[in-house]
Amino acid sequence: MVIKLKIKNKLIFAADLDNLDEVNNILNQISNLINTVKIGYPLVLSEGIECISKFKNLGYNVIADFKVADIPATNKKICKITFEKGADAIIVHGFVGKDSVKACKDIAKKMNKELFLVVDMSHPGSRQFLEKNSKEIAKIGLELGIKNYVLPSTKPKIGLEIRKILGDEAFVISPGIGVQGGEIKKTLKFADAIIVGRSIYQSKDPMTTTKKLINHINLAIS
Ligand code: FNU
Repeated sequence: MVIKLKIKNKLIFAADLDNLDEVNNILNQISNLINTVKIGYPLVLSEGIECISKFKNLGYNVIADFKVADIPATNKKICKITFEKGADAIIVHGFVGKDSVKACKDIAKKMNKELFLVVDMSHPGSRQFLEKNSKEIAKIGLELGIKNYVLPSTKPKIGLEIRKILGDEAFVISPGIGVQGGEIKKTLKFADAIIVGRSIYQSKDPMTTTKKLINHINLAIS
């Protein structure tokens, strides 16, 4: 597994709130349990791209879930700016095709940053288009030498199939645990770390919930 990010407890917190104070309030409660935060449009569009450096200054790894899906020239700019703003990694869509993904891969390599390729997604609508092409997308990733992937925890069978294509060297992170119905044990058979948002930030007691998630993770891998 070649990944520069060391993800504590195999757990990534998806900070999908639209208010930075609320995110910081949750992080204060779970800061000794996780070290990697995934941010996306809800937070960045509300509070600005500077969220990235704020989390970096607090010592977190930051994964920017921007699901980059444009023409190569624009993809390159999006990735470059996101990395310049301090993100350690960016999440990129594969369905746009090899040239668009390559543009992201090239700039990530140049800037010594990480890229995660979305091969399939966790929501029901993903069956309509994406799932039908997920194996082809995985192959694009392999051809480009991409090491990091996003696979859905809601589809453990497909997760295992695609992991076979990607091989043991790949590093896979997986969203969809909890609210979307994914299960930790099944997910960690094909994934190296899980992404959890609502189950933590909508919990009445985020610290206890996170501790329970970590217990489940440890049980699943033991
Ligand atoms: P939670 N996410 C997802 N499914 O859920 N990046 C995907 O296939 C995918 C994602 C993100 O359900 C989603 O945007 F590629 O509240 C959210 O940030 O635990 C997180 O993973 C899941 O959030």
